[in-house]
Amino acid sequence: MTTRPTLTLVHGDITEQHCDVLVNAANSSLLGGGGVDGAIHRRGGPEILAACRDLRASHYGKGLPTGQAVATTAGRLPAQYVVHTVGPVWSRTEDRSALLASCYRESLRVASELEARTVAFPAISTGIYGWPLDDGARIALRTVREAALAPLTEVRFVLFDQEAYARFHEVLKA
Ligand code: AR6
Repeated sequence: MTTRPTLTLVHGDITEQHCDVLVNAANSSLLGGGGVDGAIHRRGGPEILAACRDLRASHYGKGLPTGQAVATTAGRLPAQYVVHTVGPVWSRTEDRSALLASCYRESLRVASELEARTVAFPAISTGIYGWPLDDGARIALRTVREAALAPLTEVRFVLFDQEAYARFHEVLKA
């Protein structure tokens, strides 16, 4: 029998979560930025950036494509790995939701390759990349429900502000 992991919602800061994998909403350069990416690099320390630079040199000279995911050390964060994924920038004229779903699916695939049991996600693309929260929450929860399999036992969404937490909560209830 396949056991589905528990989905949990937390209002808080992802850099404080004790989990096997913390997912970072990165950009394709993998060299850091603002938002959750900035917080992860600040709190995790220079080891994460060094690992990202190595990945750039070895595999992603042109950058990590949107919708893909790759793992590094978690440095000083209370996790074993950070999985960096690149969300799509919101567009009014083009439906990029398959790329956003791919971020969640690919991050979970990388996490299960690492034999992670617990994974924490931020609400990818809903900050600087402008994705509307309701739609971002629906895509996140639906994709994780469909994609998350053993050995994962818990997938946690860590929502930084009250509004994001409330939106995810509404979508999860529905
Ligand atoms: N913990 C959890 N969630 C957070 C945290 C945190 N510490 N800080 C922000 N958020 P964003 P994006 C929430 O902008 O939209 C970066 O510069 C935030 O409130 O971090 O995917 C990258 O380098 C929002 O709900 O990521 C890229 O250039 C969510 O995390 C670009 O931003 C995502 O917001 C990626 O933009």
